[in-house]
Amino acid sequence: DRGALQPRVHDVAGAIETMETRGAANIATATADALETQAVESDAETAPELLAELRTAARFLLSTRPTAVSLPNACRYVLRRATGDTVEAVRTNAVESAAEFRARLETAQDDLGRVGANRLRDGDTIMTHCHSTDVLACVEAAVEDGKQLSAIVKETRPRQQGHITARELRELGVDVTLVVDSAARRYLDDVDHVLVGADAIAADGSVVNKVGTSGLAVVARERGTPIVVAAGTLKLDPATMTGNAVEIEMREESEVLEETDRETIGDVTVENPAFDVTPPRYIDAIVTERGQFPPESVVTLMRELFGEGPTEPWQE
Ligand code: RUB
Repeated sequence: DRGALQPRVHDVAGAIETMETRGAANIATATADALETQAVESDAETAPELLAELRTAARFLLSTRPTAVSLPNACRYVLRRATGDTVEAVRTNAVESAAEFRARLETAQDDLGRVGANRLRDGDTIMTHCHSTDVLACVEAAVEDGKQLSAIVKETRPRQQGHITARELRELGVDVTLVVDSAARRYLDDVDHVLVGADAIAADGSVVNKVGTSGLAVVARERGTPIVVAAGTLKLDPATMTGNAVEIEMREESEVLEETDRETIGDVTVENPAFDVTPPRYIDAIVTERGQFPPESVVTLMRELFGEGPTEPWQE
């Protein structure tokens, strides 16, 4: 029953669905905000009623986009702590846990940024795909250390998140060259590090990120260019520890083909996967706020962080 959900929960869910709010970290922050608003503005008269509303809000937010694990991880964080015997107690715990979640995310980005920055040397060129705030945190920390960087920025069809990356890197004083996705291999000879983010990291060290990441990783490996994934522990997917696969979002054909092109081309199938999976053997390092890990060893970190057991707090 979504009747008791606050308008802000609908707004946040809508913004995630339309990708006005996008990127794993931003999606997580918006989710924590929405759950907090539900707790603060609810008319629930009993604690069980408010807890049920929070679970409904979480399930609704989870139905927006399936891939970024930061969304369920934000729900896990807030809902596991938003407990209590009275409405007031649940409300206070929800507000505090949402604030704590946001603060931890911000600290994590600062910390992983410094780890990532250590890999970058003055004068280096990076190649980026899509737009990742974790990647930007690494570049920002390197720039703060006085390093001069250049970037080859992949446009990232079909949504062109590369444009956001290009602008933000420029704002940091990085020398930016924008290229179409298919030009990536041609420019890899000039690149010192491929630096990408993650929407989810599986227990075997596979990295799920914007579609095109895996192809980029394969050609970078062939060239001997290191592939570094900047991803806070918020991107680790606890469900993969028990054999669950990460769902890859399939998006609308309208992102790929204009209506008029569709009419000219005729009866063909258009597939538009938003993400792909890069196997661990193509990744040199995963940079987190807990330090840098070879992909094969993230499972150790996951066991330490997700000891809470398999039940999901949004289930009734
Ligand atoms: C965004 C994307 C980003 C990750 C990491 O995809 O693939 O690389 O989400 O971002 P979309 P961040 O644009 O489809 O949401 O480091 O900011 O969490």
